[in-house]
Amino acid sequence: MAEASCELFDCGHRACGGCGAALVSRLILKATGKDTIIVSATGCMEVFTTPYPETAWKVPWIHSLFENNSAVASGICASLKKQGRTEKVVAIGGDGSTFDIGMLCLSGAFERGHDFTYICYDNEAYMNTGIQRSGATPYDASTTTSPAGKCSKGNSRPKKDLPQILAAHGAPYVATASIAYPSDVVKKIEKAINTPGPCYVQIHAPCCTGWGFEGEKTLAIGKLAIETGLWVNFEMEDGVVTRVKKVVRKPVETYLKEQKRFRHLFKPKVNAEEIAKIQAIADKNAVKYGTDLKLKSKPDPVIP
Ligand SMILES: Cc1ncc(C[n+]2csc(CCOP(=O)(O)OP(=O)(O)O)c2C)c(N)n1
Ligand SMILES: [Mg+2]
Repeated sequence: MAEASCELFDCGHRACGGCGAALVSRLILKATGKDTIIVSATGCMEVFTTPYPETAWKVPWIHSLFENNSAVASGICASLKKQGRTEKVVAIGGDGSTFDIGMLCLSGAFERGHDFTYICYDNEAYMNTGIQRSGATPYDASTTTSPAGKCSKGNSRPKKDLPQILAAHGAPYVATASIAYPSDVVKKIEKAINTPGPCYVQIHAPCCTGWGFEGEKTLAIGKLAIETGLWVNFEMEDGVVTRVKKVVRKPVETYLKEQKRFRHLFKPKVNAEEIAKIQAIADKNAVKYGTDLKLKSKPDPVIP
């Protein structure tokens, strides 16, 4: 962990109480230390950390558009290289910025092989503008542009598999993490910034306001996503999955029923058919990444 980095993200920001993304900001700077240049696309994190003329970032920080976040980071990398400087460059975007609007530049920067780390804090919708669905919104989640109602069961498409897409660009290191496991987040960011080339870390960042749960439950909700298999924490090195967090899985209802965005699956009556489809997504994840922890059965007693 970088020395004396605890104070680099200041407490004077304006995030909602219990905001997962605020924890991501803090963990990023814990991992990187002060010799870092942050490039931040528009979104909640940019808005709550830098209300003009204030900033919570005690490192150089630049605001980009959604579209050119990775292009700005690429330019900074090229300039630092030319000057023989060694600061780390970290681009940060929300899921809307990363999965959708900034995808073109992100793809270009990874293809060109710039030496930077891209971090997506994934709160699974466009939160800052009022909870619109993005390519990261999970199946059946109700958002303002995929509202559950008589004719709709919420978001009709599965979450885009962006880590696999970026690994397919030849990225040397791609990882997923969750704010429910803070030291794992720090370790993965440290690994990413110290791996030459373009690296990607996608961090699950529950949003109490957009998902509909009490702010003190943020970590518990993040943990349930992993324990149900709806979020998988893994590392990929040179396109190969090298490390996976294993779990004894719980049924997906334990995660879904805690959040208003899935309330329509339980009220006015339980929609078993839709819940089974979400369970199938978790089951598929478990098989794909081999996350199921096999409980060791007690050995048979030795009979003399
Ligand atoms: C090209 C463009 N389209 C739309 C907007 C309006 N806008 C500002 S913040 C935001 C939401 C961003 O969502 P995400 O990247 O997921 O970050 P979050 O707000 O969820 O943290 C949007 C759509 C914009 N600034 N630029
Ligand atoms: Mg978002």
